[in-house]
Amino acid sequence: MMRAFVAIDLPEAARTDLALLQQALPVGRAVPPENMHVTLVFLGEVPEPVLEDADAAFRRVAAPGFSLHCAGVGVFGGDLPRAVYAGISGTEPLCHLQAKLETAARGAGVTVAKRRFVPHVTLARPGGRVDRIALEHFIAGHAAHRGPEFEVADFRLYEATLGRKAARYTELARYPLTG
Ligand code: 2AM
Repeated sequence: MMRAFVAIDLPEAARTDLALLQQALPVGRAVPPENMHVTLVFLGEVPEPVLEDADAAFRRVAAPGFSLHCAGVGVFGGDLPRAVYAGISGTEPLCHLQAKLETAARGAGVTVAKRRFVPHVTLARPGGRVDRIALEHFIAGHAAHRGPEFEVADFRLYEATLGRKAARYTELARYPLTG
């Protein structure tokens, strides 16, 4: 079994910008900048033959490249915030690609959770108590945040290895957007 996901990698300029944003975070457990990405489909724990079929299906996905930038910040989890994230702008081609990949993953036998896709980059995964007022100030204070624009030329398959502190992500495959 392998814990895998499909994501868009961020260029250095976008990571640096988000690392600056992280300095103002009023919560702990910040994501290390090298781990930042835009998750497209979380495959979960999958047997290797299924992962191979998913890989073959991802190779058949044809979609054009596009550009994106981070915009604003938000939180998942309501009263018990589980993730503070940077939002993404210019999402139409991104959502189009995401839908294709989700269909491809399901076709390969992966059980994908039926959740609405909210494009984002996770900045921190606070555990335990959170100062809600400070968090609301952070979100309101960075609503106008805009990261550098970047070109998305491929999407990638990663294996996630859960560590005691940060997870480790290993690139397994890269799929160029040439469609
Ligand atoms: P997130 O950054 O938005 O939390 C690898 O675990 C990646 O898959 C994470 O970046 C995480 O996205 C995403 N993911 C989506 N659903 C997940 C789940 N149920 N458990 C763990 N990670 C999940």
